Amino acid sequence: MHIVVSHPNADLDAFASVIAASRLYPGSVPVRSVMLSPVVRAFLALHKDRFPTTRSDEVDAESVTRMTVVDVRVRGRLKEQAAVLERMDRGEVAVEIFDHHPATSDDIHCAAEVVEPVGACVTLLVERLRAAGHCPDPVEATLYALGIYADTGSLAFTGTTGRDAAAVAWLLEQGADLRLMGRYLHRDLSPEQRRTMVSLLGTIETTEVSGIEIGTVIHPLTEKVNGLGEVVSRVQNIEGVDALVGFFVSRGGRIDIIARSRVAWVDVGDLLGRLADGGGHAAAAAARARAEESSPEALRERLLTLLNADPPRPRRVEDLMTSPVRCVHPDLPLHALRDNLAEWRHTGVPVSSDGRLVGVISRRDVEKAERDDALDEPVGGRMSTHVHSIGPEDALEQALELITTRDVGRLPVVRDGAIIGILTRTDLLRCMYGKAG
Ligand SMILES: [Mn+2]
Repeated sequence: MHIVVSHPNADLDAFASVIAASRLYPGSVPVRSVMLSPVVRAFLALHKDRFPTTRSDEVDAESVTRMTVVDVRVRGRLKEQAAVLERMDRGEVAVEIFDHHPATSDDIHCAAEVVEPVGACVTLLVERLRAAGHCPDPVEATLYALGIYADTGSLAFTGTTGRDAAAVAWLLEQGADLRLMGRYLHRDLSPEQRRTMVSLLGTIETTEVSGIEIGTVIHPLTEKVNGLGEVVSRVQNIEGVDALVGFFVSRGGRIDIIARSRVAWVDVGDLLGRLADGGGHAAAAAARARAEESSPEALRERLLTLLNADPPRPRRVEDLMTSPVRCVHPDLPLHALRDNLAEWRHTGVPVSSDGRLVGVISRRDVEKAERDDALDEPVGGRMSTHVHSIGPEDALEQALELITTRDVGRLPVVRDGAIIGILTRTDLLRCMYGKAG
């Protein structure tokens, strides 16, 4: 028997991937985890008959000869397939993997691995279905598109690739139903999720690590709550912290650690991988620990120690500014400035006197003076003295905000009144598109 499996608490991408892989291999048996995420349960409430699956605890491991694993490859997350994996280790089961997660030390390995950093795992399978000439009907196309939308935040998360978008485009052509997808993508929180959220909001602790706001919260679970990740995301948004790590202690003594980050310089996947048994993506990760081995308080302490030992550092103005900076004196005649700008290929320069910033002047100001036949005038008479400047230690975000809201092309960088560098719109653009240091 050939089975197709994924991780426990299957989310939309995992479930869609299982179904897609089972279509790719006619005759294979799609297997679902014992527990499903709330959104998959809601989807199946309506679609169960369209997508019949076998529960993982109903699979006879001895009869499995081949296993396709999708959206996961960490052995620790494949406990429901432990018996089949043992047979794989003995060479009795051929295994194949389709996954899009970063590597961990606990990964299973096999001869047939398709591991590519696309936004959703189901994208890898949709590409293969399409190449094989399989035409999904609208219901099936809707499921696959849901998987992609769920894992890529409707194609908006930073991990999204052109391949995910191309897969969505094809699925829409096959009749994927956006109205139905909206039903499952924007679901209200369950009553348990809401109760948990309210209690988290009252108990979150905020710590500042080198200018980054990190929220942590320890929460004893008095009831079963599905979809804790969504709760953590929403609490993070409401509290406005850069990253939030929740330690959820269940009555059985298990600690589920769930983390979300919305800034590029805090990689919670890496952080949780070093803290406990788990990992994930830079923006969303989960890990697990046992309360008898480590208390949630001790884990939180260790998390902050890890962060302080290797503090995440947002980019600062001084990382990107040009220094030293070419300045001109207010007494310089405008015709000389025109020649300087052409030679330096600058569109503007700060004006300084005795090292102090007194204004800025741009090529546009010079062009206007030229039209006024006033090129013999000094720079000082035509410069703008209302200058926005920024400090070298300020965050790049702040510079971006200034350049955006004030619509200025260059920001002189000033320390104690003295001009020490300049940051231009071009510098920021290059940095934002990842082409500079
Ligand atoms: Mn996934």
